[in-house]
Amino acid sequence: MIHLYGLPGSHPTMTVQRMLEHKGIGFRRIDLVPFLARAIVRRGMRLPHNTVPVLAIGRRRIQGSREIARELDRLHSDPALFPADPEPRRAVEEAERWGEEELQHPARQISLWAMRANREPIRSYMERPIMGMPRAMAARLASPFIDRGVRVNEATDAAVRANLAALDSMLGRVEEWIAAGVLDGKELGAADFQIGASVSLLMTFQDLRPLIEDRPAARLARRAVPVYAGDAPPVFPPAWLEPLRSGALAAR
Ligand SMILES: N[C@@H](CCC(=O)N[C@@H](CS)C(=O)NCC(=O)O)C(=O)O
Repeated sequence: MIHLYGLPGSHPTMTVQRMLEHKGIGFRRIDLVPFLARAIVRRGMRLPHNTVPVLAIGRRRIQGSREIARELDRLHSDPALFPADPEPRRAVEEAERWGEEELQHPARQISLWAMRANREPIRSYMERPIMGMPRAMAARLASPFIDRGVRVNEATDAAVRANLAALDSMLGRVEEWIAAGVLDGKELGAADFQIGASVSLLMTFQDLRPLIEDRPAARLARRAVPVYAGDAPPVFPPAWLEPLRSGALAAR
């Protein structure tokens, strides 16, 4: 049996979940308690980083959404997550790298900031019990974990405002890849799931959703991740959304 260890609401965990589903590989997802997850992954599983997703295949543990994508292609080559030809493969790998290194963290900071500003919707992001703890109880205990997540990930006002200001051009970059056929092609691949999970997470926020949902990047996200649990009422200062709003208007 394959186990996917993640955290509630975690977009790289969703990337791996969707890649497993896409390949039709049976698995069980286990969501850990944030913070405790670090010790479990680092000390318990003796992995080099303190992050999820982690895939456990028998006694083997693979950590990191990009490493796992490659392992899944080794395990189950069809449908492939990467093109076979070197040139298109390089393009998909570059989009995937960008998705992991440059889009994933801003999406994390934006989400954690929003969770701290309004803790009410946290339960909607919890799809399953968390290490055996019922969701309602986990949601009641979530506050210190959110505070810690904000601190550790430096989800400051300045960082989140800058991320929101950059979002229009980041989505524009995704859309250039879509137009070039690197993303959103006939078969979805590793870069689609990597980027789609971040865009889908962003669309769980009611003040971001209407500014994103008509864009080609949103179509890709809905295709890669048709259901992303979570729904959070408006929380961002309107001025922070202006650059994204102007981008959405310009695109009409
Ligand atoms: N970029 C890596 C790392 C992912 C990452 O940072 N995951 C977060 C959750 S979204 C995490 O495990 N954080 C540890 C914590 O919050 O304690 C990947 O794609 O696998």
